[in-house]
Amino acid sequence: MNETASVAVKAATGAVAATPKTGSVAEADRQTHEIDGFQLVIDALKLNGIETIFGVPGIPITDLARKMQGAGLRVISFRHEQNAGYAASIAGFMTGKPGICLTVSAPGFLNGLTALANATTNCFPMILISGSSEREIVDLQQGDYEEMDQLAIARPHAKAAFRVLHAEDIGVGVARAIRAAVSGRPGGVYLDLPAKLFPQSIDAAIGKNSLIEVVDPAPRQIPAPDAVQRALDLLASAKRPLIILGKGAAYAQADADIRTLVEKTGIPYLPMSMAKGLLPDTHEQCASAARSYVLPEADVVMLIGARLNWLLSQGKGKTWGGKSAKAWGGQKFVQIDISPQEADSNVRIDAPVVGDIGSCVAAMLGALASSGSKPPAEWLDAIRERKTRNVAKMAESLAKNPTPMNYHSALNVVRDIVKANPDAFLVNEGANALDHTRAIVDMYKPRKRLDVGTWGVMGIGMGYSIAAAVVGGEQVIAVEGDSAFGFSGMEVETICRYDLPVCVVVLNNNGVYRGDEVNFGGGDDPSPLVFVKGARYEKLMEAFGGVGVLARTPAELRAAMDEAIRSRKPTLINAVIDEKAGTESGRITSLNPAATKKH
Ligand code: OXT
Ligand code: ADP
Ligand code: MG
Repeated sequence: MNETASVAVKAATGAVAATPKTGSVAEADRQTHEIDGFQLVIDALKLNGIETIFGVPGIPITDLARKMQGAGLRVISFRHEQNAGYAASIAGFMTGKPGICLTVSAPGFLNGLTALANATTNCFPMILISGSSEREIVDLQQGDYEEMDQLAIARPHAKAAFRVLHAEDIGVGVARAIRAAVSGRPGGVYLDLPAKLFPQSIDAAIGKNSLIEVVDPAPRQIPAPDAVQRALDLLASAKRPLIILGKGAAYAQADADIRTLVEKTGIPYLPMSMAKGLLPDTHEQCASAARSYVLPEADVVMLIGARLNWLLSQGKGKTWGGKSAKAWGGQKFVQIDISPQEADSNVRIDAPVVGDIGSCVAAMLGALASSGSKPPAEWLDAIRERKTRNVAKMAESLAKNPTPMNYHSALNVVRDIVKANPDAFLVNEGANALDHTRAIVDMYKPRKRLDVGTWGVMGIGMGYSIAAAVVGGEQVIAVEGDSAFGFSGMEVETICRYDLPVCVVVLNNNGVYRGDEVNFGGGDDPSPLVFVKGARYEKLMEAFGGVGVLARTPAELRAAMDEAIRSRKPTLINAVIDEKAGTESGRITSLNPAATKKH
């Protein structure tokens, strides 16, 4: 920006009185004593420990992205903002620090907004920072470049939304965004930075002083002792207790205490999808393989960081042993959650424990009688019996070797590879590709399984994989339905550009759920559910210098995955699956209003 423009900005904002000096020496002097909006944004983020920015450059944030990189922030530039947003959100989940997504105005902002809404829904801390157009023009709807009232549009989809108009407010804006994202129930925050903010210059000392290093951004929330005691009393009265661990428990990073609580009480537990691995899935108290037995049979259920939403049939109905679709099954519930409003959202919560999971679990451990009794043996034996039966059934399916491969024979390979590489992240999306992977592939460590979450959203695959590789620094294995992969597939270029150790396995059954659907009307167009048959997804990775492999047998898949992990090269394995192997919507067929075709 030239000096005239800079003075005009200062005059417009009233930020600083015009400097009387003239000439090049005076100008240089002025510049060393002033700081602009670009720098203040960067300094504010760095001051708060932000290290990585996920985004897509363009007007008006191109220079911001350049300068961020110049200032030592890691800027990961994507092909589409939605994927950058998903990356930011999962980085937030993995680290407990808000993940940052940077976008341009209107269309870029809207592309990022889906990810912001998804972050809020999943309770992931994320900040979407978007450049925006000139307020005066937007507010009078005079047709600015990419005009949109972004703040108003973001608000309903975010936990909080802020706009900064003056350079001296950047520190406050960033601090508020960080606090809002990570304190209490985490969520997505929108931060609107109009184009005019970036070149605003203010006195450097004033600017530096205006920055805020957020102290204790996610303060512990200690549960009330009587609430803890009420929960322990209820658990002690149970004949068939069950613990359900949700992704809130994984997020809380209280892994050791959670494990101690589970083991000390001896209560069987069910991990929700993204809580798999919080304790190893092979743990003897894990009841995953007896899910449909333990839910209706349990008499007291303790939810730790899990909501009674659709994934748990709202805590009622036949899943829980209720006599009809909406009937209460008779269970009593303990719910540990940071949000006081969560309790009673679906069924009565008899013992809510409000606080952060780390503090709540520690308080429970502190109050547990040291010689606490274990659940009755009949309960544990009955679960063990179901588990043994289901595991044997699963082993039988896994042992088969059909041609073409089915989900089981392909995922049997992934299961072995994950077992041998427990530090690897497993990203997973699709329908059958999701549900079978969840059941077949055991997880061994916390926060390693990253999937479609609360919304069952397709498109998280490559964004999550990139974030896991960049922030987590470990090998990533992404198991993708062919439809699911298509939502973010272009990001394989990003994976190659940054040379990330991501091995994408596309379970390719030629379509959404199945590849053998036909046009109901008998016309020439293909069914809305199918894709080009025999598509060569692996060539997409080859196009950008990565490794592409076509795998038609478990042996080929195993060799390709082993090599991907050994070499850490970007790899895409096109694993050909029987196009008749899937079912409509995977395990959630019943949610289809009119499932017209049963397989
Ligand atoms: O107890 P029982 O006997 O019931 O058995 C259970 C366990 O006990 C047992 N089990 C085990 N046995 C032995 N050993 C072990 N270790 C073991 N572990 C478990 O296995 C069974 C099942 O266990 P599970 O999974 O725990 O239990 P269950 O009953 O399934 O749990 C219920 C749920 C609800 C918790 C669970 O099903 C769940 O988490 N579901 C999530 C479902 C989900 O989110 N699906 C994604 C959305 S589907 C649909 O919406 C799709 N779309 C539309 C679309 C979306 N989503 N987004 C956007 C932006 N646009 C459009 C699309 C387009 S999916 C989709 C693409 C699909 O095509 P793809 O090509 O990508 O994928 P394919 O289907 O592969 O073709
Ligand atoms: P899942 O899908 O795995 O069942 P949900 O996303 O439904 O998990 O639930 C996560 C819950 O965890 C939310 O209700 C959220 O308020 C809660 N939560 C998130 N972080 C914490 C934390 N640090 N302490 C306590 N509760 C938390
Ligand atoms: Mg498919």
